[in-house]
Amino acid sequence: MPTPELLDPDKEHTLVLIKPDAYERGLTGEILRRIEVKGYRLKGLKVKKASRELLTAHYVEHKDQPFFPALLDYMSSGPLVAVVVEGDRVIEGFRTMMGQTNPTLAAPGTIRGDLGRDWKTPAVQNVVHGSDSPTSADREIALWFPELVFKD
Ligand code: IDP
Repeated sequence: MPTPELLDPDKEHTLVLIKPDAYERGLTGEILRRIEVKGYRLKGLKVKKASRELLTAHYVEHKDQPFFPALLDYMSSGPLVAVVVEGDRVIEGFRTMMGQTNPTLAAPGTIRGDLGRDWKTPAVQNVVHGSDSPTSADREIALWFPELVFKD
């Protein structure tokens, strides 16, 4: 049995999703490159077609939003890439790199601003997800990478 690879609890981690639109467009390498040249480290990485069950748990805070069914359709429309990223203040840092939710309004230089388009679909298709707080990061990493997380 291989020893499970565990995350260092003294370091900060965030969950990044390279969403199905970005995977389909071949943007995975560009997004991972930006993360690495910033100085963050990749600690877990998988290509996965997410189930609606997993996505419902991931986006539970939005479950009463009118766009929730469309968000699940979008996020389950094809494979995505889930990544655990490690670094000092990486949660806040990746949110800055990502840019704001609507790619039309996201600043140039950000991932969404440079790579995102306004698809005018019921769910905003915006290339990437990044955890928005330490609590969300812990919860999301446990959902997507249970094999990397210590359980007491
Ligand atoms: P964030 O991804 O920028 O943190 P959230 O508000 O957490 O934004 O929303 C989660 C995801 O739901 C967004 O990334 C986007 O794909 C989608 N979304 C957010 N707001 C809307 C909306 O008003 N209409 C359609 N889709 C939305």
